[in-house]
Amino acid sequence: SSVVNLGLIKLNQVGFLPAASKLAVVPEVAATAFQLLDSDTHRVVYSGELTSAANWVPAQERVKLADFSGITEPGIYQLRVEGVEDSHSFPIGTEVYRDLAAASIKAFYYNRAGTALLSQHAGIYARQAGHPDTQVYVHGSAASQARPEGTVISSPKGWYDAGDYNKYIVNSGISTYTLLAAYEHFPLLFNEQNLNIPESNDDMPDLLDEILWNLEWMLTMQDPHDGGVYHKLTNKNFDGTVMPHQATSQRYVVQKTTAAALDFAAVMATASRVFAAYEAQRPGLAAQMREAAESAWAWAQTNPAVFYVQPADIRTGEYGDRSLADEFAWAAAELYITTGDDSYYTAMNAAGTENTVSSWGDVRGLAWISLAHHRDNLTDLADQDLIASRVTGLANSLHNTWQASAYRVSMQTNHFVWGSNSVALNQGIVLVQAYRLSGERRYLDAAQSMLDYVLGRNATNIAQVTGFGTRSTLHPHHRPSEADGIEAPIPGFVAGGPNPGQQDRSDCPVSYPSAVTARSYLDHYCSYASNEIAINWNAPLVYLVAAVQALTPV
Ligand code: G3I
Ligand code: 9MR
Repeated sequence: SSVVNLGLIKLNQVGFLPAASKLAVVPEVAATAFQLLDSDTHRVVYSGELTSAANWVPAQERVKLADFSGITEPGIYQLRVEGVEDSHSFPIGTEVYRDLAAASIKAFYYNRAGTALLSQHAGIYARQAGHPDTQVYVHGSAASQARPEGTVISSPKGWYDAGDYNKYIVNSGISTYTLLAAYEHFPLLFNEQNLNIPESNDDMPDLLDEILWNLEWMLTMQDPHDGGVYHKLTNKNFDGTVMPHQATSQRYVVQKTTAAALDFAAVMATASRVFAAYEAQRPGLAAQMREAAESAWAWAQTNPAVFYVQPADIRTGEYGDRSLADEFAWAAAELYITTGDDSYYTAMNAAGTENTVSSWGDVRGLAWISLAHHRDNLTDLADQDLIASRVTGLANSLHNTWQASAYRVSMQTNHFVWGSNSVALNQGIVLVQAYRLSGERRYLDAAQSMLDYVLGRNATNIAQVTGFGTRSTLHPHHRPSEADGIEAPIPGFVAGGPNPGQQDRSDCPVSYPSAVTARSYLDHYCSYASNEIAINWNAPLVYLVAAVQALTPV
């Protein structure tokens, strides 16, 4: 008899809000129907038709879909299809994302540099302080007359970038912006949230306190003598697998680059308008940020093409990028929104700026997100039709892919790069913008699918956020999670995700379970190319979870 690979039912293991779209992927079986069971009593509460089988190209897998969106009654359920194992149990309820929403932000706290994590905040993940970064050398490549090579500067705080312990301005840019955007778009959610961080009892939302931890570091990365911004603060080599306090190599600020100046300018302009509401708590901060943004922008005008070139003695992450039209457009857009100065709108070159799904190296989409959000408060110069068409144009193309996809996701084969889960999440963010503009439900449903994807409706059948779901990422490439001697990884971190590039192959003692694009994921500490964590991957998780909570009708 022929062998049939029955596979497994895949769905968002964390669950669904009552009024959300609810889909599961079912392997190709003969059955044409599915049942929804109450997971305690195993009573059938709903039966529905499966779609006919179709192939999802990135997974080379033929699947059917079960749509049980009609079930809105809170409870714990399982999906049953004849010929396959019953699905994971999953909840439907109004609070299903409450813990995830908090943990995805708390992850940034766990990645704080320069401070001890106390057990009252960090529980079993308490640890000593590492990387004070109060005695950082100016690397030769960053030297200037005012700060010659070897000058010592202080550049404390900030978040570690990822599973490594270095701090990079370019990647901090999109990460910090995405968190600020979550706050700008959905403030009510965050005003109520208690993350149990050291600042929880002050009179600012915890999310903003957490963001400030990184903004304060970013401000120190600007050279006050000229407005230029160092590209990164780093060791010469990646640290071993040790806790932060055991990683004591000398730290350096390396190069000033145009990309760093522009990403810095964009974030400081954004932060300046958010923190303007907190003048009483932090007098002068908003003005300081705005001036920092403007001087970084001015530096970039006189230094428009200074690209990062990794010095021979530095071997850590590069975040190198040689096409900066998108960084110019993003910084100009944020400065325009914050200052109301038309010359920034002109500098943005809106008509020549497309919309794309954002990543650390392509930030033009962030400009469109901000312009769309602030559309009612822009000067007359802004082209309102263009803003709307840029947002819906990109969202429509993602929606079309989603609609035609056997998994009902907008991920295509070429999206599976290093950090592919962040591609999925950033696609979700684009779809959310179209929903916010149009109110058309199809965009929200597609955005929900991108969250579902990361939380289990993917070809690995692994919920890719540590600590969430019945079968989730266990061994992220995250030095503290590996070196702390605690079995469970620090919760709330999204893994990079499937990446057929497998650039870590020679550093891994085991091979990936599959070379197939959407299954090229290895849940092992060695796998920095598919299983690292990073601030620019967690930030869109924070955003999308918040968006789904704030926007799904009750
Ligand atoms: O842009 C090309 C694209 O045109 C091409 O089709 C595709 C095919 O492989 O590759 C794309 O380039 C990739 C690039 O990321 C952009 O996605 C490179 O192959 C890939 O190697 C590169 O990976 C970056 C990785 O560092 C290695 O440099 C990741 O984006 C980036 O997130 C990651 O960042 C690291 C930091 O350097 C250090 N800290 C940890 C962090 C996360 O792993
Ligand atoms: O641990 C490093 C990780 O944070 C980076 O994303 C990755 C790519 O730059 O590099 C990792 O470090 C590896 C290095 O590149 C090669 N030797 C093994 C290191 C991992 O233990």
